[in-house]
Amino acid sequence: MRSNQVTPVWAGALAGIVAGAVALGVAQLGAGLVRASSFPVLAVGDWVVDLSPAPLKEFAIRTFGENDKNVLIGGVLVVLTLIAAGIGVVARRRRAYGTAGLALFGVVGLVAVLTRPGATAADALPTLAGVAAGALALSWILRRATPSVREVSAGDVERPGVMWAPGMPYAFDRRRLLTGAAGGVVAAGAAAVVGRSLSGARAVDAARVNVAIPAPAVPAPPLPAGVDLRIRGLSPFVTPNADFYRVDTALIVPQVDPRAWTLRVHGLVDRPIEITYEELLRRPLMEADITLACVSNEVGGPLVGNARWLGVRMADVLREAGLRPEADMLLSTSSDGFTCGTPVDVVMDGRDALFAVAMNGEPLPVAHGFPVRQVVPGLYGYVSATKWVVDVKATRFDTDEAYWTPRGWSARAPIKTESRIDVPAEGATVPAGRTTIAGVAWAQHKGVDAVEVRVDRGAWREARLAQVPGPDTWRQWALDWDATPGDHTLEVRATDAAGYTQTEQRAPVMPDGATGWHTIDVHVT
Ligand SMILES: Nc1nc2c(c(=O)[nH]1)N[C@H]1C(S)=C(S)[C@@H](COP(=O)(O)O)O[C@H]1N2
Ligand SMILES: [Mo]
Repeated sequence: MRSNQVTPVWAGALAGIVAGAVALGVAQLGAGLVRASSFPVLAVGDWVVDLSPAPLKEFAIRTFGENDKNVLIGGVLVVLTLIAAGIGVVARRRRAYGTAGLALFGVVGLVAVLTRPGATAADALPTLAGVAAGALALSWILRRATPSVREVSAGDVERPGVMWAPGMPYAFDRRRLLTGAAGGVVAAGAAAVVGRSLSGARAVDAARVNVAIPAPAVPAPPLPAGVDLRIRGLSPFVTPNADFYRVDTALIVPQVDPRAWTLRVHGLVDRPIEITYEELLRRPLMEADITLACVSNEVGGPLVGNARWLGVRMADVLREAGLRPEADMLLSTSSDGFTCGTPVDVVMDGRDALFAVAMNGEPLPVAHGFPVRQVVPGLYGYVSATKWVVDVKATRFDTDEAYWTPRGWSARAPIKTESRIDVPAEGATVPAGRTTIAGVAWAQHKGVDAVEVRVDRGAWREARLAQVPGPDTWRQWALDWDATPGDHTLEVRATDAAGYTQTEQRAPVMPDGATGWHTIDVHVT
């Protein structure tokens, strides 16, 4: 036991942080060998996501947008750094304290890793290896920094930075601490880099590039010529994949190898089936233009996008499995354990509800659900659009609950009729004279029949509407406006084909989608 008083607090903290880095680096390396989701930092982050209350999650999505996950991981790392520093400080007194601290750390990591959906005993290995490596690194660095007096030559003792007091068995050597710490950082970095490159991402990217999606048996009709008004600043009718919003609970995008993928259909069916990716691609594929929307989209928000999807009709697969009449919910599960509960009647009513394999002419991007996801026109994503889907259970709303339901969101959630002003932008300065107000409106599976705009709470004026291929996409609209100098308020409302006109009534996104008119202020000069 090298109990000594001469190692300063900062040195202990540094040794602790480096040991923590070694632990994470080795765990990352282990995760590269076992599988990406067994990296304990991610598992702890996933835990935080699952346990944090819905308003906090919404706050995170609103504040950090698509960076919410990086901010969360950053937060976890900051906390880990502080704990690691503390462990190093107590380890100066007694190495056993340091080992105990790291072990405690490891237990938290292990619980997080092993309670993830689909976890196996092998998933414990990266955490165990990381903790062991961290403990070794901590004791090595501290021992190195406090050589016994016998090891310290007279010359060393006189060197600046070597501090020891007569009568103490060990001296503190700053240079040896710093070189030890540097060695630890290099080892941690190397392990992390190798671990990351081993993680399946590359393999799945390669598999995705090699997928050949067959031609559709039922192609979508060509888009009408007037589908896109081509106004600068207006959302294009087709959202490019790279610009398509992304919302999910996954901290790392699930890497699903299409060769290993299967879809299991079971529950209230007469003939449970399991389909491989190859078998799915051999079925008749149909193409459809469908606008997806997120329930968390604020009025005027960006969480909506339109794409051309290609996939197998869910209804065909379910009929083949012998869906029983008592089933009223399809509980779909993703490879990472997320679930959606979709009403059976919606999926079976003839609309283009798909097990989709392609998006805008390419295999699904990995972040959008490769190899297979659900797309159901007319329902918010959280009750229908399961990405990386692997399992569909025919069941009942009174027996099963999907991921978001116990977290306060409605079990059933049809998309609400909405409209958004894209140009001018909120707060924009517009030159006086004739200008164009334009945007998009959506009422999936009903269709948009009219869009009206009013300026400064004046009379509603009807906008001109772009063409649409059907009722399942958003619809562009535009209106000319003779802008007069001063500050103005613009408002928009849509009427759907069922005759419903959006009201001014504001509802929050929770529990089943926001309502109200998108309202923006502009300055005309
Ligand atoms: N596996 C999985 N699928 C999921 C989710 C998720 O968290 N995990 N989120 C859903 C939600 S809330 C929405 S709005 C859509 C978003 O799909 P996108 O990311 O492709 O735009 O995916 C749905 N599918
Ligand atoms: Mo969503």
